[in-house]
Amino acid sequence: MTTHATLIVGAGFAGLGTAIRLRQAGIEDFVILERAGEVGGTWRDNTYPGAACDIPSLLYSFSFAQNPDWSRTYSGGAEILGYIRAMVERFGLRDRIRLRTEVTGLAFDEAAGTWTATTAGGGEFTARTAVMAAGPLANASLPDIRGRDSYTGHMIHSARWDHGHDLTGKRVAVIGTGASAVQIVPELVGRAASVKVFQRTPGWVLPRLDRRTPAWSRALFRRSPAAQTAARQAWFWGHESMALGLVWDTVFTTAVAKAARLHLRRQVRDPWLRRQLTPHFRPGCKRMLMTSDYYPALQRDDCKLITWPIVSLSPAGVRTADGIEHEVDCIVFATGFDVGKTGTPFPIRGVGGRPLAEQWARGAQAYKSVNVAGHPNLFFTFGPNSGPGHNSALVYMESQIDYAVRAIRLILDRDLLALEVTRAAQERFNRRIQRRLARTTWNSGCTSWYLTDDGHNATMYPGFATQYARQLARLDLADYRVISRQTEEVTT
Ligand code: N01
Repeated sequence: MTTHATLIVGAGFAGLGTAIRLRQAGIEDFVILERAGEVGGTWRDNTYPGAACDIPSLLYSFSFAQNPDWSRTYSGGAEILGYIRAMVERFGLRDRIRLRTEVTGLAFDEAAGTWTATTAGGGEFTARTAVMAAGPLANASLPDIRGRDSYTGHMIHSARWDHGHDLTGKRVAVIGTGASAVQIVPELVGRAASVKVFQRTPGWVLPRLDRRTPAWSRALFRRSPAAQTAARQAWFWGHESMALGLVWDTVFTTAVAKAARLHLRRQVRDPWLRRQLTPHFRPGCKRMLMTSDYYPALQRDDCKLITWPIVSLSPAGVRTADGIEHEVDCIVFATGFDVGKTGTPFPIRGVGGRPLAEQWARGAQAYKSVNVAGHPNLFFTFGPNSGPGHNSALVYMESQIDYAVRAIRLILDRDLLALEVTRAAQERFNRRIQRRLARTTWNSGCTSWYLTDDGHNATMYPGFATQYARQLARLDLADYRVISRQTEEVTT
């Protein structure tokens, strides 16, 4: 069997970005394993009406694969998916991607210094290094509401939209009011006969000032990539400054709350509805919602906000705690994702065959979010504590990718058997991360997908994107066991 230089799990932004950077570093022998029939990750899966990015496209794209032709400030999902597909062609990646190849296990062979991925079809792929790019938001979460199986109408999850089911003229319930729901609701209102939005927790909303990109700026960016880089930098620093209000509780947090309350007052006249929509947690604790058309949609005659807790689903619809049965033809679950905070998407066995899930049972942790002790030559994108709350995920992703590529280059150039972060370095790193997290807004009392049930934060990075990038700018070999293939001696 061929032993590749690298195997990459997932053909979304992170997997494809890794492939591009490997290529640019002169590493050609890699394979990308993708469980679906097409590339695109979360942007292939999330095709719900209104799907768009709430980070400006100039910043929500790779700096090494700029697109001068974004049609809007905040492009829609279809355009982002188009950008991802275009990258596959532009960088000639198609023949490296194995579609419909679902990885079911990943195991390290200590003697050979290789990772082997087993797949659902019974295949095996072996490589000297592996990159996990399966994505944190890959698996839709359908909440276990009592009576769910008894409902006889149609059910759709936001991340698996059923385009074959026309909602025109139907009575629709939307469960959830997170980032996906606030994009879906304005699209459904006016098309469906009625929309009932079931809210458990109101979120903080800021306006999203979306504009069509003027022709002159496209022409400028096409002619001058440097001008586009400058515009990207301007967006970056604008978002970076938001950390001051969203990551920590500061005077800027109060300013964000004021701006969001002003937005609510401007858009919602009814004081009772305003009260229902006012959050009781600090801005930033849950993800900020960026939308200018959600509140107006909620106030249309054919839309109603329901704040009574859901008790169960019935054959006809949704039962709430006030005893009302809301009869609907379709229930849209905008209820988010099963985000792995305590396990792995499939069994990963490192040194000694020990499952990573065991190490992560009480909360995932890694070194700089990228490497895990006992798992040499394996690199995570969007690993533990790598999430941004204020800036573009792709900025963080680029740092992770470049770190992994630098380490892979080293493994290949020095013919290493293993490059493994030490447990001591990982624990030191995590003690500091958890100390810093304790002072952030995410750990200030709200519930969110960032936290485990017992409040452990295994997802977010407690700092600026600049700090995150700086810690990944350097591969500090003092924190690793470096085992050479020839001598099998440990050199640190
Ligand atoms: O999911 P969520 P999402 N009964 O988990 C509610 C990214 N994203 O798909 O807040 C009733 O945020 C739940 O209520 P509560 C982004 O990273 C990005 O909206 O837990 N309600 C909440 O309201 C985002 O953070 C973009 O009380 C139930 C909602 O469902 C992530 O995806 C766009 C319930 C889930 O909100 C997830 O966003 C969209 C129950 N049993 C998404 N269970 C961009 O623009 C859950 N809820 C880049």
